[in-house]
Amino acid sequence: MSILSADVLSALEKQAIELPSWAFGNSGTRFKVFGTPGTPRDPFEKIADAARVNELTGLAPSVALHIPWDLVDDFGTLRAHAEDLGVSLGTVNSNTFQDDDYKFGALTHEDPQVRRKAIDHHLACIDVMDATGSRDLKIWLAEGSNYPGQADLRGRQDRLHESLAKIYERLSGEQRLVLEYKFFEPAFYHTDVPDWGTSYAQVSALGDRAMVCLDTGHHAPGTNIEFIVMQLLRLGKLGSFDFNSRFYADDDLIVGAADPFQLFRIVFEVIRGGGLNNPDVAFMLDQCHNVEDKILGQIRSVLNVQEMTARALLVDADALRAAQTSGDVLAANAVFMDAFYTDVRPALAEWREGRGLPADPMRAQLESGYQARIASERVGGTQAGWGA
Ligand code: LRH
Ligand code: MN
Ligand code: MN
Repeated sequence: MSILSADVLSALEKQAIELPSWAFGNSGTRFKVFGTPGTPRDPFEKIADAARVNELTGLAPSVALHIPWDLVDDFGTLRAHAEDLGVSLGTVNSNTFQDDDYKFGALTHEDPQVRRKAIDHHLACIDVMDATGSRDLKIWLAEGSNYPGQADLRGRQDRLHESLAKIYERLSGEQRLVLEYKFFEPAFYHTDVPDWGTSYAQVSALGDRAMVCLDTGHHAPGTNIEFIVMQLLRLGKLGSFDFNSRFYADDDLIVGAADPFQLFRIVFEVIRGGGLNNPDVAFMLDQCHNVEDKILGQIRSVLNVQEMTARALLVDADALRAAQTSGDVLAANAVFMDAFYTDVRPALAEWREGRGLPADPMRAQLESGYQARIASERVGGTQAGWGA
């Protein structure tokens, strides 16, 4: 008898985690970017690697794009390529952080011409979404200032609203806008969308199809992220996650690596708030693999999310409520910890096998020769980096 009940397994079966195309490109630090044989040279190869993760795990049916990093002549062809490989194209991420014109802001800039350019970039991203069939436009803004007095904080919020409203207006059908927050970097004094409250205020002023994106790496140390998850779900405004791990700041490490217990607590609140397998809440990764194998890094990541989801689904909700209502602090905590400490890996391996997936996707990838094959095939051209 598996420790995972039929209900738990059916919830796990529906789980879908979106992979970031940029996780498959070379990345590093400002000191050095390490190249790896076999690294994709274009968006088509990035998608092939993402599809490989899905093939081995059954967990990653879509891939997020970043524009212009994943710019191609014909997005219809890219879409067909993805669909041939059994995945779809997901969230389109805009990019207003690598252009000289945006030195002092993009959507918040004092100069209407610069704002227009940044708005037009977002409209072009929506054109891409129309061609790829993507639902979500994800906006993260590298906007802020470094010195007190440098910028008119209030004016920038007002301009941000005006610019976002113009972008929001262009969405059609089921399309949504998700606004990601980050407390600092690249600006070090103030950031225009630093926290969930600002993102919430801005998206609420737009309408129902504007939501908040929570990147787990974008909080100050000690922040109770699961509380934010609870609150946004309660408000009906949690649109998506960018999952990753942080030790210091925005480290973009493998989700669940730094603090698996935090991931468990986050997923517990997702379940509690009705956000699991709810199409309104997209589970995405936003990571870079600087020194480890990229495909294996992504496999490890989706498995970490699956394992913590399985553990969070094991929390005995009735026993927890009984302990909470009777004020039995330690019993409530014990119910929580019992689930967290349950090793679900053997049960998940067995379940995977029963569904025609490898029991151990990491080993299956290592033994498959896939990495050697792409290393010998992908010669010539320029390897994709964090970026293009
Ligand atoms: C910013 C961020 C944002 C970007 C991505 C590459 O730190 O989290 O989501 O699009 O990294
Ligand atoms: Mn992010
Ligand atoms: Mn980030």
